[in-house]
Amino acid sequence: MKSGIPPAKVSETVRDIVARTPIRDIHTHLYDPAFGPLLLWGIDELLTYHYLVAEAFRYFDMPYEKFWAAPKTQQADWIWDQLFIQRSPISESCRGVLTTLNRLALDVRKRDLPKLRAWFAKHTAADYTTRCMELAGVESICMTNSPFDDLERPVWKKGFTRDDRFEAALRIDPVLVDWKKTSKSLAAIGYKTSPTLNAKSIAEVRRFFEDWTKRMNARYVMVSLTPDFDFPADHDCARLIEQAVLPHCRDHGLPFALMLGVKRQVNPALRLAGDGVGRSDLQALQNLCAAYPENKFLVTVLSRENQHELCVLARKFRNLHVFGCWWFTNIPQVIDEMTRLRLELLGLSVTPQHSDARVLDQIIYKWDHSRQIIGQVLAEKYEQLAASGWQLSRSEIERDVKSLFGGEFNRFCGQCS
Ligand code: FIX
Ligand code: ZN
Repeated sequence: MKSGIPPAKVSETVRDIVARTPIRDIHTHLYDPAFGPLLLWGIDELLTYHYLVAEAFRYFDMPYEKFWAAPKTQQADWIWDQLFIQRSPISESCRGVLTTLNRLALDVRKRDLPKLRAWFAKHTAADYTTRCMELAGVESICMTNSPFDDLERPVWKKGFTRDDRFEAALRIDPVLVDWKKTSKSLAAIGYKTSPTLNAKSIAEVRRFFEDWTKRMNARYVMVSLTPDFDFPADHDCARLIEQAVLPHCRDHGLPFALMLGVKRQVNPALRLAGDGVGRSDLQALQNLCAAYPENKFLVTVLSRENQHELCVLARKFRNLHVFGCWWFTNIPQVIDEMTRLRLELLGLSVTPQHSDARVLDQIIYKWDHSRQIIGQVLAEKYEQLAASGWQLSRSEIERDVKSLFGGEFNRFCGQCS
């Protein structure tokens, strides 16, 4: 190799590369602009993000129902007042709103919410999407697409011209989480399913997966499951995974993405903000990876306590790809810890982050904050390599960072772009 990066320049070079490398955001709740109002963006959506709703209810003394009955602008006003005016916005989700506004060159010093609203009102979803993606350095966004969503399903059925920056992922939670109920919904839309999981029902679920995978051109099939998920097991969820999901994924060469550890509706009065976390028994995942080497599993876990064990599992099973710092783990302290754990145990064979953005503008802060931490951790790693006498080149570091920001995910999925 000609000339390496001088030791004094390593940190700066690595951070610069991390700041510039485009990202494939592999899990979000954002939509192709063709979905119209399903794509959320703007100041009121930022302020009413369910992360902030949960935080604001720490201070609100109004009844839950009063909050939910109010128009969105009123909800946003209340949250702004409690979290940004009555006290300083130091939580990660609050800081995120400020980072976003700041990167959009909006003046947050005046704390003038009506003025901020007026600025957002001048934009359209299409131009604003490009602006946010450019500011975030995100080149592609994977959506979460549910055929069970009554607003989303008709858009797919009618058809639309796809924005090629947006990829689809087939979300199947209702099938696995509540088969008895979902069998009726499927029957209502033409699949011959019954609450008792017989061979006919399995065949029909597979037909349903097939139809929707093709319609969406889905890149993977996804579910999030509670901490008590077990496999193999004598229940509908395990049987459906074994007999429908895994064969479907094998036939189409698609990964099965599992997000493990969410306790749904710990406080239902908080609605979307009411979910909690619990430690998963990763024996179930070990059993899946071991029994189905022909299947690929994309996995993130919600509990901090599961993170080390997940990395060790990924060392044992090459059909397991670890991704993202999900939800309650998406705070600087834990991102830092998880990124170190993963790089130290798995090298570059991980996707350290996804945004999980529900509001388009959030990709700006989520990626800004994550890039800072990933950049810092990587800078230390490369400095350690340099200190051991290893010569570093800019192009090799660029190659590595590209892997972390989507390349390794592509390789794992067997996708070329
Ligand atoms: O299951 C999921 O995909 C979760 O990310 C969501 O359900 C959750 O509400 C969320 O937005 C977390 O960031
Ligand atoms: Zn999500």
